[in-house]
Amino acid sequence: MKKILISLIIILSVAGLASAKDYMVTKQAGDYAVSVKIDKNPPVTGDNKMEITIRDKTGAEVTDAIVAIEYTMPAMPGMPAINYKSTAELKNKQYATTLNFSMSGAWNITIKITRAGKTQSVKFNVDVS
Ligand SMILES: [Cu+2]
Repeated sequence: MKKILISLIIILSVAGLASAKDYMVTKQAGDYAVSVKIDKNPPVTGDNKMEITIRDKTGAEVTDAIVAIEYTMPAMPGMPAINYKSTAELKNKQYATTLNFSMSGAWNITIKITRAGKTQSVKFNVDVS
């Protein structure tokens, strides 16, 4: 009984650590629940790995979508607006990509999900350190 309790505590603390180091956000895009994970929290200047899980209204993972990411920083003194694009690739029922932020500050991220000729999107902001 004691061993089970100790294992449970270890599992819970490991799970806690895993979620603490990742940036996570879940948003609704039409009928889809879109969960986004970035491997750094806060995201950093340079490479950040992003994984996107898309579920339909039955909770099933959607694996036949085209997933495009746009990440932008509005113009600021001495810097024209930055617009980057990336396409995510399906790996283990998740769409994976790498975002390369060229400077710190606020970035706008748009994820466009195209399936059966219809596009839905989610938007969120990250504060890159
Ligand atoms: Cu800037």
